[in-house]
Amino acid sequence: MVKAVCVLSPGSAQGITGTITFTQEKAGAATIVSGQVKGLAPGNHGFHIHQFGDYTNGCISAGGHFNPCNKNHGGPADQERHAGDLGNIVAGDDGTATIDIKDTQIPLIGEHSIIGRSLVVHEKEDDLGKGGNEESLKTGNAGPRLACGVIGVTADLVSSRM
Ligand SMILES: [Cu+2]
Ligand SMILES: [Zn+2]
Repeated sequence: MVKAVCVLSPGSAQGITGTITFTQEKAGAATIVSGQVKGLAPGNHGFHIHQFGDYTNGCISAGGHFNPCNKNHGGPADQERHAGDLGNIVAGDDGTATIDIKDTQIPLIGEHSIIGRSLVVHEKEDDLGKGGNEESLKTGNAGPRLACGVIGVTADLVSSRM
């Protein structure tokens, strides 16, 4: 079992908080993403792994979507997608989104590991590459980066390697 965690920090908006955990049973298994994001406007918000764990200039320095296989942007169920494309999270009327995602393209182990990269929550809905314009195939038109955080190792990961 390998485990990582991300604590969100404010980006283009204040007051958004969240702690997201990532677990992977073994190499080749799906990664389970779970947690909550609070303080959101009700509705859909793009949710992606971005390339860098760099916040020198805030969430912008996280770069584009994590895309080790050089594909176009898409939705989590699509063949054509960035590895980091986790689709949308849905905030209820109370502004809280509960996350429970299982995905095979965001391993914690191996060459395409997402550890040290970042998680970004966007202001708008991700159109999953179906927006019919050029930007849709890059970012899903998900708009500003409300909050972001680095995906870091936890004690569980360290002990699994010792
Ligand atoms: Cu994003
Ligand atoms: Zn993407």
